[in-house]
Amino acid sequence: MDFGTRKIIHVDMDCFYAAVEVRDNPDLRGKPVAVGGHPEGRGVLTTANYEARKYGVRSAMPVKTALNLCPQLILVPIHFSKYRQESAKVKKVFLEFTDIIQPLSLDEAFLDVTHVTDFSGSASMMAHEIRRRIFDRTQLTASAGIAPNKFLAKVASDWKKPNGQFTLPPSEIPEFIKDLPVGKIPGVGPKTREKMNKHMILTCGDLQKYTITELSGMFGSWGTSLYDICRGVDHRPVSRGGPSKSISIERTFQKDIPNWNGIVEILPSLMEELENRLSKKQRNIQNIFVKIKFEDFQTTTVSKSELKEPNAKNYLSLLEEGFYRESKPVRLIGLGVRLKAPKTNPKTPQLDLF
Ligand code: TTP
Ligand code: MG
Repeated sequence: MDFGTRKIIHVDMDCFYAAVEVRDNPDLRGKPVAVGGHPEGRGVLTTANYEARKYGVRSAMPVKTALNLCPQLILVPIHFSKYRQESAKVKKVFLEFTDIIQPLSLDEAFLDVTHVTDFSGSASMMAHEIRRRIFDRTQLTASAGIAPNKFLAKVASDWKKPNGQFTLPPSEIPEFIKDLPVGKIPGVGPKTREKMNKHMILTCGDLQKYTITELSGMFGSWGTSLYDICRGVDHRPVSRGGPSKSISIERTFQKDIPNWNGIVEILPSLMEELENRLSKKQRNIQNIFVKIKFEDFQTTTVSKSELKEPNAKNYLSLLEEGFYRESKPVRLIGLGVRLKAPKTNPKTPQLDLF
């Protein structure tokens, strides 16, 4: 199997938001801490530190559930601007090694260090030094995965968390990938995993028993990528463009909104929140979208390619479509805009010297 000769590092900060909060308030050290949500009300956690995770507290968990699992959990409000500042410091460290960086969120990124000659070209030593510099400048720990491609580097960065790193050399990939649960494959969420498990496909090794034709039969056009990825092959480049971005706000209500009129009433205050997030000259909007979560946690999203202007009329029309899909009390509403992918610089034209 040809795993290529690239050297990719995936760096992921450890319980990022929570780590920043604990760093800035030493009283919290050693105690279970989560970021986000209101102690009396609703809302979900963005993340929890490792002390809280021991109780089963997780990212995206409703506050109530978390407090049931861990009544002494300390809830800290979100401070985005602080996380953004720390993220910028981390990015600066990356830039000391390479400019082929693909951030996935504030706290994780892929780096392609194939052509970096520092540390005799050892990506493991580079990762070690990157983590050391991050700690030096932020007092925050990061974990890293080092592998010939993005899929494996991301899996590897999880292997020795927190504050660790794991290198997967090509020779060890076949053995490593065999027992890797299919849930680790990007794009395999709970539903797909369930579908795979029904076919007794639990690991990448199980997936390897199928031909491309069989995988395409089961999973459509995705089958071909699956065939590669379950063997640890992933040719996706580290792309400097970053992910296509969206800007959105969402609110979980103290009390479910019972009907359509309630949504019409609440819209202006949601619009105000969104407008605060959007810069005045946001011209590169591809389209707008809404998200509705009903009382039973069923979630629906609506967008239309022709609706680009983030105004109340457009949001109302999307919300109306979403609401009447279920006509049930609403727990959460999100409003957002999807931005166009930034244009990549066209290659500098070759000068014709003669
Ligand atoms: P993650 O890297 O998924 O989690 P983490 O850094 O908190 O913990 P780990 O040590 O396992 O990497 O996410 C990074 C940050 O993104 C996290 O600190 C908070 C935020 N986040 C949310 O706001 N909502 C979410 O559902 C998740 C998963 C993360
Ligand atoms: Mg993280």
